[in-house]
Amino acid sequence: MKIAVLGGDGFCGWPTTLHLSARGHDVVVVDNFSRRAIDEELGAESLTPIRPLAERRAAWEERTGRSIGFAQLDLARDHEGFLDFLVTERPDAVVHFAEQRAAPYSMKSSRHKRYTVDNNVSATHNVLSAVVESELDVHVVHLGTMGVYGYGTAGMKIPEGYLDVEVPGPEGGTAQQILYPSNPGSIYHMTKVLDQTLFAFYAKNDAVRITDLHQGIIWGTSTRETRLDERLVNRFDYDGDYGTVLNRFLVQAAVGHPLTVHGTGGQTRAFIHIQDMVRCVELALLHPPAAGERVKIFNQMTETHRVRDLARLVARLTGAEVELVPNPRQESAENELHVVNDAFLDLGLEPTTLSAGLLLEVEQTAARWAHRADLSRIPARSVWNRSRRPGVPASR
Ligand code: USQ
Repeated sequence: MKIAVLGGDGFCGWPTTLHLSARGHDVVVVDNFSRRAIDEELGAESLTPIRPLAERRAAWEERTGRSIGFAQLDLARDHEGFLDFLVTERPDAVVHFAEQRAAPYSMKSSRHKRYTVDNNVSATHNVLSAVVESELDVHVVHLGTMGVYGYGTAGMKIPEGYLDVEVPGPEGGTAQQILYPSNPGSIYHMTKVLDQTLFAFYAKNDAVRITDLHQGIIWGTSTRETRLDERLVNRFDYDGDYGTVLNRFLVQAAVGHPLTVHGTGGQTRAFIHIQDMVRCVELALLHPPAAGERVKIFNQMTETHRVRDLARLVARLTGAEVELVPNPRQESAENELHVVNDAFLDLGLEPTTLSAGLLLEVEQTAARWAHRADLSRIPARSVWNRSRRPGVPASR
């Protein structure tokens, strides 16, 4: 297959690019390097020393003999450029990772909220409208989030995108399936909810074939391919904006910082290892919906855990201390989470479990690069609303 990976220089995009190339697909990266620019804005850096994309691509070619194409494009601003790209490259599929993906970053200020909405929604819409304009039958695979559902599930298992409902009517009720009601917890998560509506419209109106992957929190940083050569190393974020919870705990443990559990740590979230993520993306590419079918939605997660249980697990493995810090976010202090993930398991996904992979990740990445960590970047400083700013009473 010929596949364009939009956002192919990022945390999920880069390992996916390598995996798809290793599996024999012809891959072209599209990126505007916004993630590297945001590092500069925040004064933060990946724990791992990531190389410029040109060096990454050259190293891959040197190692495997396989080349990866590249086009520098800002998808949110350059619809024409992307249309030209599609018509020239004629990909069978695009994998769309090209969005601002950090919830804390999206909540930092009015400017960050507007950037996240403008960037994410415009990029998604430009991709869809360019696909239609190109008159090519391109399968659009999008990286969505479990966060579109919210995390309170009233005891039920969250289905893969669609909820069975009974609609009352004069002649008795009718059974229908609707998109699971959305309940985003940040501006970032809200953009993925807006994306869902764009997808539903383009699947219905233009018969665009679309798959939306509702992904949980990634843990781990390396895959079989990124481990092939140090120049292929993937990014590892641990700062208060982009670091995801378990990866943050691993780095905190490696540098002797107490594990920063927000609130009581009773938040239950869905998780998936990065190696399983790249496998899932290929499985989704190999099993597209038919033209005219509704958007195909997968829950891309393998386990659920409470934040405090993860902290205890990391503490047990490493001897780190656990600290309960005031929660900068507005979220339920405690929640249950049950999720259906049969679709990928049925397609052959064999999950990497936390119990099997965690120690390896601690040793191979967090401890190895701990000397590069900047401890001043660890605290989470982005607050969800004014009442959560330090020194402001919560009742305000
Ligand atoms: N948390 C802590 N301590 C920390 C960092 C986070 O207790 O030091 C807590 C948060 O308060 C939250 C939970 O851990 O309750 C998860 O936070 P996170 O930063 O790991 O994950 P989140 O903000 O939800 O976002 C991440 C990715 C996003 C993806 C999402 C999947 O950045 O791109 O869409 O995970 S999901 O969470 O399933 O929506």
